[in-house]
Amino acid sequence: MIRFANSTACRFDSAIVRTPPRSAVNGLRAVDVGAPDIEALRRDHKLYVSALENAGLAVTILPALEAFPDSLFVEDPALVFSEGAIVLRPGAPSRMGEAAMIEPALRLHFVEVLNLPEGAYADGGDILTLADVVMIGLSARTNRQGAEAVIAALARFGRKGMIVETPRGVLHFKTDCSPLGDNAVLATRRLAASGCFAGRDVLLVPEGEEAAANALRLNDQMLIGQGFPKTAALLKEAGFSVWEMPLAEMGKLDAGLSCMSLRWAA
Ligand code: CIR
Repeated sequence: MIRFANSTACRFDSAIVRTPPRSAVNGLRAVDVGAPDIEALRRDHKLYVSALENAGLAVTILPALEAFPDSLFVEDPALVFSEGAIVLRPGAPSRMGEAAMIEPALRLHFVEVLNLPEGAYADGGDILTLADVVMIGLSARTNRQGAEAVIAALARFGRKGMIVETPRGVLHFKTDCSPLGDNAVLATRRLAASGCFAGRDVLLVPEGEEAAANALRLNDQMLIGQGFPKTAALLKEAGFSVWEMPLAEMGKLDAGLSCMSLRWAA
């Protein structure tokens, strides 16, 4: 029995990913624990694509962009919904050009593609979509102007946006949470303590497994990183079929499961 059944927020049939470039060895990282092994990174990325396909998504694979080491993290330069897409503007200087590179692919899939005004910075990793609201976390990558511009764009799609805070020292809002259902999230204790999920169902990631909070619910499957046995048990108890994905190489670039795809119900 799935406690979090009937989710529209986690129902997907389409996705966009991008092949990791060889230059990913130069990707951004807050703490340098060494460069990822590119062959292992590509192998793990292929496994990730298979997981999306096995969950029922048709996956468009964009070619590698050597000029942009972090371009495999397609979640950051765009935000997608059934209603249309928003081209974002990642706040890291080396990533800003990724927005223009993903726009043509968005135009192939969506009739309505919106852009942000100059000066507005927003990373998709800071944006959490639930059924009734889209939360935008202010961070080192997302400024208030960016969050407000995203809210204005969301209104064009009939969606409501809300500005929240990303905990200090955390890269992205979604580093610490993921949607589990229409009104339910998986979250770290430190993020839940901020009160941003008041009135919602919150499943807390067990202590010591905070990095498991960036998970991915795809229809009734749950993808989590390998090496988080307590989180896996918690999710299984909640009724999910749990797939544990290798994330060690992506982790060296501060990335998790949501970062590597754009997902929507066409
Ligand atoms: C970066 O710092 O931008 C990349 N190395 C990692 C981006 C991860 N993206 C995400 O969490 N949405």
